[in-house]
Amino acid sequence: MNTLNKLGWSDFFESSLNNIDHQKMTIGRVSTVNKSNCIVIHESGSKTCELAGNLLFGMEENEKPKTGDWVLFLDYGDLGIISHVLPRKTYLSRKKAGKEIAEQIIATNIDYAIVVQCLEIGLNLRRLERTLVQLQNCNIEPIILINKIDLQITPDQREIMNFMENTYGAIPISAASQFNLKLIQSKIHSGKSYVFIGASGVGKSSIINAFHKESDLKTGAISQATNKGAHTTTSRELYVLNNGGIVIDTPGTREFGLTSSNAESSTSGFHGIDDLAKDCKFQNCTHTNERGCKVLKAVENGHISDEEYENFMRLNREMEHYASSTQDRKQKGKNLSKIIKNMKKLGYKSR
Ligand SMILES: Nc1nc2c(ncn2[C@@H]2O[C@H](COP(=O)(O)OP(=O)(O)O)[C@@H](O)[C@H]2O)c(=O)[nH]1
Ligand SMILES: [Mg+2]
Ligand SMILES: [Zn+2]
Repeated sequence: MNTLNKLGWSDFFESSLNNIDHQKMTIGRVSTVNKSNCIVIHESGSKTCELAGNLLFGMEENEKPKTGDWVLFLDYGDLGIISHVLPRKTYLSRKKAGKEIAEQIIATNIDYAIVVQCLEIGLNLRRLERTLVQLQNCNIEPIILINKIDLQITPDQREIMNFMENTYGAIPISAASQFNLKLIQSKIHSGKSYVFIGASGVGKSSIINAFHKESDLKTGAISQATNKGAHTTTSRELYVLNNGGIVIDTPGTREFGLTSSNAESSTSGFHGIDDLAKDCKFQNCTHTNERGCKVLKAVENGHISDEEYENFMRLNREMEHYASSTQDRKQKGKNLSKIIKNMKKLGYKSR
């Protein structure tokens, strides 16, 4: 495997070079995005790069280099000038807070997302399910971790943990005691990219650190970049693990996907049964016998099969049950993403 492949280079990116005259340019991957520049890892090290003027002023915010992007740059010694951002294979985004729906790109060219929750801060089934729906929409495979398993586990936590393990294959781990770290490491493959997501404090950096003991995350072996003069805030960082695999650490994304609590009922990006349910006459419709229930209507006229409906109701009850055993009582019953996910599994399509 050559260096570029170790950084995640593949045929997908190779083919995007076809119509670019790139003889004089260096190929690299963005490891860190600063305010006015970014750090790019390439075959022989890393370099502080700035965007060429035409890109700086000509590109939309989301087109500009993000952590994980492949770029071409002209090497001027101390500084590189980025002339191209190669097309992205995947990208992970979330909705920005605010009235208008704006997308914020968290990382690009990701194969897997390592979704971390922990016992201390509290397991949150709903947040997990929202994340899973979002990842599915982004075409990114999830790996779910429950960290800090070294701490005392309450019966409530045990129950929700079991559910997460059985339903979503969540893996209990401890960065502190190293429990199951080897197992996770065996799931991280050379040349593949993994982004860590989860609320601040769940232990993302600690887990990466445990994988990557030799280097301090702040100064990471990979980004010993010439960061001089870049008095800036580092947003995210990309590291290549010694035994292969590329990991991207992110700051906490507490409300991944939906950023404010009143966005809870917004299901933009999701389709189907949740949209129907939103239009039911009564807001607290149980979709069992109410007049003006759009879900029942869809069953009646065959847009939803009996089986789909049964599944929807079963999952609804399950959700209620688990919602009431978490600290999440307030938001109980509002989020249907798990139902949607399972409907998708069953092949349900919005129409
Ligand atoms: N008990 C315990 N504490 C942990 C574990 N992993 C991380 N922590 C602690 O949790 C806090 C947040 O960890 P950090 O890695 O910075 O979380 P991040 O914000 O997700 O990157 C730190 O004080 C860690 O020492 C663990 O497995 N068990
Ligand atoms: Mg961190
Ligand atoms: Zn209804």
